[in-house]
Amino acid sequence: MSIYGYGERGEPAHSYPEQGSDSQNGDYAAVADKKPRQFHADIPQNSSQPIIIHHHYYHHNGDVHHHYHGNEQMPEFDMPVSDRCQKQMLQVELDVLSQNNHIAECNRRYFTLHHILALNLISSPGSGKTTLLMATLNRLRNKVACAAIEGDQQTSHDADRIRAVGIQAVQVNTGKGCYLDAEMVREATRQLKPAEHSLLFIENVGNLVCPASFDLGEQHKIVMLSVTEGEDKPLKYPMMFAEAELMIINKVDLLPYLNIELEACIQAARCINPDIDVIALSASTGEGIDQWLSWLETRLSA
Ligand SMILES: Nc1nc2c(ncn2[C@@H]2O[C@H](COP(=O)(O)OP(=O)(O)OP(=O)(O)O)[C@@H](O)[C@H]2O)c(=O)[nH]1
Ligand SMILES: [Mg+2]
Repeated sequence: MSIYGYGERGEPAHSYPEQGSDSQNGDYAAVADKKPRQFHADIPQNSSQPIIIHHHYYHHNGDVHHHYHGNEQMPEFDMPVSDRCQKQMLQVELDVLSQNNHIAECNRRYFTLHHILALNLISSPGSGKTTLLMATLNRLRNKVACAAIEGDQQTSHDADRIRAVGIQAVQVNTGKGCYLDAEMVREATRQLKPAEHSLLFIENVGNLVCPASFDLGEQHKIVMLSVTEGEDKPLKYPMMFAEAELMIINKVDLLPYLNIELEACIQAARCINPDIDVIALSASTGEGIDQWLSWLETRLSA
């Protein structure tokens, strides 16, 4: 079987299925690696032209690569400069998203083929993602194989916390980037080699906005909100709530000290996404965690 990205480390545990081929028999070619690297240009020196800064679709040693783009090639010369810039920026974003979606689809096929339940956990910084994962892993680790991918701009704190529970974890540092992308997850998965029939938690970078645009190939997106953030967050940052299958409201142990109305928060989320499941819990005290565990068990046995 041909397997992308594994060369120097010898035979990997798994291979990815080729898109469009028989997923049981097909080999996975280096789909994204064979794509041309796009949009390279030199950083404009002493230039008054606008520049575009964005994340590139590959990374170096777990770090997102940033790049500057000049406006040196503009086919639509009759357009105003600002319109041309906007058009080019839009094209860059569309290309980035399309390449991400392609890799995400490969990740999804891989997870499906190996019966790995991959969950993408997203919230603002500090809502309690890692605390909930630790509480969850402590309860599940003797029942199902688990692994975690931890996304943060800097530090390996969260991966260290997960490893302290006795679970394999890979830390992805995104540098200035505010989200994980499918390529990062692909590389982290390659390193982790999650077991067949396992649970893979992907803790995204703490951010309620950017990660919403990036499919990682997960089976389910889960958005977390803590009660200290206010009930209007689903209305203010709707994209993530529209995408998620489950909203976890964390830190309910703090409710006696706050003015937040839980019901208003749930209504706000259901206004954006009428089908969203809601679980209110406290990762610290364990209140409500059984409901979360049974949500997981239902998905694991699906
Ligand atoms: N009271 C209370 N505190 C909590 C709860 N869950 C997490 N915390 C606290 O909230 C803080 C942030 O928790 P983390 O688990 O690091 O949050 P996170 O979402 O992983 O943070 P980032 O990875 O930085 O985005 C810590 O001080 C936790 O102890 C909870 O249910 N109740
Ligand atoms: Mg965390």
